[in-house]
Amino acid sequence: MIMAPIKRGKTMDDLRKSISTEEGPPPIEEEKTVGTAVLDGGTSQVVDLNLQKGKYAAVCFITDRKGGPPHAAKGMVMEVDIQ
Ligand SMILES: [Cu+2]
Repeated sequence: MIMAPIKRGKTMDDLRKSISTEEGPPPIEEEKTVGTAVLDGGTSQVVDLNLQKGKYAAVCFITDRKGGPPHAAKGMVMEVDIQ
């Protein structure tokens, strides 16, 4: 999973559109994006993420083992409001 600040004036709909069309710059602040490790099934992880206040997108760009689109294109995208 990555946690990416959503650019000012942009929305989750803008991000979903960007992911599905792969066109234009993504509406996230890429230089402030943090990510977690990729884990095997049945394992777990606890992480501390040092995030500034604001709206973030939690996004999974992993694909299934057999390939196909990244999970983000299948809807594995969520908005998180850091207070
Ligand atoms: Cu996923």
